Amino acid sequence: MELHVVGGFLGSGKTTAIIGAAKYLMAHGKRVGVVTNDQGRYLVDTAFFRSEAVPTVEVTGGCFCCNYNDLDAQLAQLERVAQPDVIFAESVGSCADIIATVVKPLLAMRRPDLGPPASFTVFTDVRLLRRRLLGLPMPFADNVVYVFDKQIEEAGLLVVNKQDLLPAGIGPELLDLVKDRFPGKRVRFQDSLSEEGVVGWVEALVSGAGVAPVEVLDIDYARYGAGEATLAWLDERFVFSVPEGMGRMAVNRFLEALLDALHREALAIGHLKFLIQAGAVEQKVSFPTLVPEDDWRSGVPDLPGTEVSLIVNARVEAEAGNLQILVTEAALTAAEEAGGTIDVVNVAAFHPGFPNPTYRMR
Ligand SMILES: Nc1nc2c(ncn2[C@@H]2O[C@H](COP(=O)(O)OP(=O)(O)OP(=O)(O)O)[C@@H](O)[C@H]2O)c(=O)[nH]1
Ligand SMILES: [Mg+2]
Repeated sequence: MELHVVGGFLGSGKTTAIIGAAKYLMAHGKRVGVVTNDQGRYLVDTAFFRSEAVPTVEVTGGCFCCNYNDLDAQLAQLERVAQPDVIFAESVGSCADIIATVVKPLLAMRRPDLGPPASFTVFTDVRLLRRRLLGLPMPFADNVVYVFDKQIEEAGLLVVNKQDLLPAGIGPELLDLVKDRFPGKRVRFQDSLSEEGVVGWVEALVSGAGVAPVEVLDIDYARYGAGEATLAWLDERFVFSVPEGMGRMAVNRFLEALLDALHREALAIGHLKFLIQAGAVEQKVSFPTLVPEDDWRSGVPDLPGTEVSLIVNARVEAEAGNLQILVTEAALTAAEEAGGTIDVVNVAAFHPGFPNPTYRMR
């Protein structure tokens, strides 16, 4: 059984690439399983993988490293239910030190079921990486940028993702910058929305290009912990009850009001993810750090019926209580404007605790 651990900053494209890779491998007769992971209880990514018919288990309530025994139990469960040939494990987008706390313990304690070779890919958004390498201001607090840097440093294979969003002609210059900054690192530029990009990644993994490094990251846990905590987590599930035909309008107004509020208060977005469901329609809508202008509207489909349920996962540089207020206010505004109501099923907002790995192996 092959294990591919996938890390990298919030919204860098991990889930997108894993879905593409899983579909490709499944179409070629492989059994694939996924383990998702995040700070809260109700994960958009898990729902999304399952809606794409990829067997998925999850580690909730904290990162893999601090919940290693749960990760181990979930892997065993995945083996029982799906007997996967290939497993992708996607770590929390603010998590680092994964070689020492996840990959090494897994290889040491779960042989002979798992690899080697096990791979460790780190994804990064090409636009954020470019800013960082050029020394331009980053949209996050220093300790968050520290985590961003440390994730990249740790990569077995660095995927510089969303290359389709890079202005034409800049790629070669950026590749030189990456090579200068990270000598010897295996790097690939990728568009994970294209089949070519994803297949290239799978081929790189099969060829061993992503093999997990043996060297453990040198990381200052005080700064890492501060970076993690700076990004508040919120997960919320609620249902809009609206007059027939008003579902899409309610969702659009909710997203618009929330984006406006975050912008007004100058709160940096790590990643905002929404799973929208009405009748048989299910759609993920996503706002990473560098939010597209207005084209997100086309991602919200027509929503049949009078009930629309949403799962919201938000990671924002904000005070957690304030983030919860902003999300709730946006939902109330949208419900009112659509002539409906909302029913909040679950909400949790908090600052992740200090990372305290179950194991740390050198
Ligand atoms: N243009 C472009 N967009 C991409 C690419 N890969 C991912 N995206 C978009 O980036 C957003 C975030 O993608 P995800 O795959 O959810 O990112 P993630 O790293 O799993 O995010 P977290 O799990 O929250 O850390 C989505 O809107 C994707 O459609 C790419 O190669 N090009
Ligand atoms: Mg994801």
